[in-house]
Amino acid sequence: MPFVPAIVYVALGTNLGDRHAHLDAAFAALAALPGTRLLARSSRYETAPLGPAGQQDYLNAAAELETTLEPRALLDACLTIEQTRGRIRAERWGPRTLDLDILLHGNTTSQDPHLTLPHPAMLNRAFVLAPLCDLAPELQIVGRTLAQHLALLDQSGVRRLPAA
Ligand code: A4P
Ligand code: MG
Repeated sequence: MPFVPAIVYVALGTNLGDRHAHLDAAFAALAALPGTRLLARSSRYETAPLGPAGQQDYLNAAAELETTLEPRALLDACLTIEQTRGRIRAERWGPRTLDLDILLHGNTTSQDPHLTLPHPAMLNRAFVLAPLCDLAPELQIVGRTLAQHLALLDQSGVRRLPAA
């Protein structure tokens, strides 16, 4: 039986190479996945890097999808899209051409380290929540809306770019 369609939010991040091209390709690849519609894309944000010193700033964004892909199948698809953009896993939190994290997959919860849902760090990171709030500011999670969670964070390193 096909999986019932779920609304999914994916975080996109890049800080190596042609960052806008990586995001363009990622949105296109997500839209082309089987059983999947790209419902909305956020603005792009220039963000100060979290992690090892000496990295370039990131571009971050978020996508809203409707998909019949189950969480594990979507994760595999995201890892494949990362690889098509030349992603090499070197150091934790190190620079990357493209990082795709599944933030929410419908109401699915999972503690599996290979796929943790909701994404465990999403509520602590303004570079994730700012783009996500373009898409779903009123979504409730852990007793607050996403917009309320974002308001609790330091957003000084996060700058929305004007639409291209
Ligand atoms: N994994 C578990 N749950 C998930 C999920 N919900 N979505 C597993 C996606 N993947 C999930 O990820 C390691 C493993 O996490 C995957 O193989 C998957 O099975 P990774 O992307 O290979 O490794 P990583 O990126 O080095 O680690 P991690 O913990 O994913 O890094 P983060 O937390 O994503 O941080 N600064 C700014 N300004 N903007 C950024 O986007 N990103 C990072 C990466 C660091 N600093 C940043 C940014
Ligand atoms: Mg990741």
